[in-house]
Amino acid sequence: KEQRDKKKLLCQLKQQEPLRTLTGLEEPFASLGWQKLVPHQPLEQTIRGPYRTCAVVSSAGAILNSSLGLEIDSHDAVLRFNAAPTEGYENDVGSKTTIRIINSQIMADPQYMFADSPLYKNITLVAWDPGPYSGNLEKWFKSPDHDLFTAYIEHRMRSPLQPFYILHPDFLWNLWDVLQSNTEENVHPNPPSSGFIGIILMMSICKTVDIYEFIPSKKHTTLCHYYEQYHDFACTLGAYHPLFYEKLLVRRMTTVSLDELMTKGKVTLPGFSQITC
Ligand code: NCC
Repeated sequence: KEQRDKKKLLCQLKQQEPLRTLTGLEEPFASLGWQKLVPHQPLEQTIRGPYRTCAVVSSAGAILNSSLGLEIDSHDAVLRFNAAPTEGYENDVGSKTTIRIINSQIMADPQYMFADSPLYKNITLVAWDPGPYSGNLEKWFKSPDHDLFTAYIEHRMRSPLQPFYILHPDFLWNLWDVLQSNTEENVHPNPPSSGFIGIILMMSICKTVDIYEFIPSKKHTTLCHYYEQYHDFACTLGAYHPLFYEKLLVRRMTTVSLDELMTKGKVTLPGFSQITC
């Protein structure tokens, strides 16, 4: 029964959630000339993939002192989030970054120095901002949660060769729909976390996806991030994001070795290309 549930979930995700980024053909972006602004090639083609093995590295404090760095770096592609650094933490989180998912706060809030920080250079960038559930892009363009559009335009002009995409809000809300349709309780109507978005993104471009410290290991801690001294239990279980439900869903879909889950917070998901429905 467990196997059937797993297959059903994986198939639902594979069939309902094709990875979707802005193409610049949608209004109001088309009239603003965005077709020339966004990268010519879709994300799936830009990367040299499909990658065989991929790692998703959550930013959780529990990954500190894990010594997972070498294991993480041995993957063909590594996904990291927001402002999570590798420098100074190589032994625990590795040093390779292939893709970074950033929320719109990173682009809008000057404290992250988005334009200048080396964190955001020489990698593929994928940004998101929720947008309204209705899918009204005009409304979204006028009032995003945080203004990612200005920084995106500037960045594309300055570094036109860097692959840099904005996720289509429909992609995020469809993911939310999958969460809700597989959860008995009412999931609060906020977008999924960067972590969940990243896992689905990697399933779209990798054969297998190893995920670290998204499902907490026995080292789980109130330390929010491995890179800063800030304690909040909500970072692991969620407040704004439906993180708790995301984790339950991911746990239901994964194959785990209990030992690896307990010690490394590691679970593995197949890429969509490996699932026959
Ligand atoms: O914290 P954040 O996420 O950057 O973490 C990236 C992803 O790692 C997983 N995570 C993180 C910490 C933890 N203890 N357990 C975890 O499982 C989650 O899947 C998380 O998504 C985000 O999702 O974009 C988020 O971003 C931060 C913040 O904006 C950025 O770090 C930039 O500073 C949000 N925090 C606040 O807004 C205060 C957070 O809610 C979600």
